[in-house]
Amino acid sequence: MKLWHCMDARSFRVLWALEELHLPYELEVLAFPPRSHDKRIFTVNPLGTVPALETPNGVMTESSAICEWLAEQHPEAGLGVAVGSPDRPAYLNWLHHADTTLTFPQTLYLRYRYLEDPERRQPQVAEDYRRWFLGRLKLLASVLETQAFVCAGRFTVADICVTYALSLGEDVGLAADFAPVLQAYLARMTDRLGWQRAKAAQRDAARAAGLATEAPAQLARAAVDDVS
Ligand SMILES: N[C@@H](CCC(=O)N[C@@H](CS)C(=O)NCC(=O)O)C(=O)O
Repeated sequence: MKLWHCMDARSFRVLWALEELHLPYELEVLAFPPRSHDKRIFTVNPLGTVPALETPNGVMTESSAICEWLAEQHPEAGLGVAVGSPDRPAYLNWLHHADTTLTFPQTLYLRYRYLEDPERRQPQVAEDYRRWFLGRLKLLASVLETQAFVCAGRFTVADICVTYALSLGEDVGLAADFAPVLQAYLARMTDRLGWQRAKAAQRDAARAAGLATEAPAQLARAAVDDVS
């Protein structure tokens, strides 16, 4: 399999899952956003977005779906939740919640506060989606008050997908507003060897490709906050 990836983008979910599963893969790290900076992405994904995972059965472009599929292909690793299990509703809910509810509002915050050219920035939009994201963390915080993982009483790819959303929150500068239970969960999850191997893999691949090793969100934030 070949993963098309940008530093700390949502494709990191896939990279982390591949590392947790100890699967062989080829990693192609691209400058962000690839749509503008590396047109090779269009050879695999007409949207120009990452992740794009080339599998023996076609290309997948949704990070949570890819994680679900990888876990399903390797049930012996125990990173998924089987159809019919009583934990399945929570598992699917967290896989989807991670991207649609917890990640998407952050992309609006990032875009309209940091990534757009100054004349196209929208402070009100950024502020509204900052509050939206922080408000939407209530469900996760309430569950983690009594559980170490989001579902099934064990680590699954749902934790990978949710943790990525929190980690993006850290990159965009919102982690100081996380409840202590969220900060503790993020620290536990990022302490995993699989997370660390994935971080090392993307760093090595970025260096080999002559690209920056910092997250684009962190670079954009530093550039804007330094001049304001
Ligand atoms: N829902 C998709 C979103 C994919 C996506 O939008 N990826 C971003 C990186 S996090 C991207 O490639 N953005 C570049 C662009 O929009 O040009 C997923 O979860 O994988």
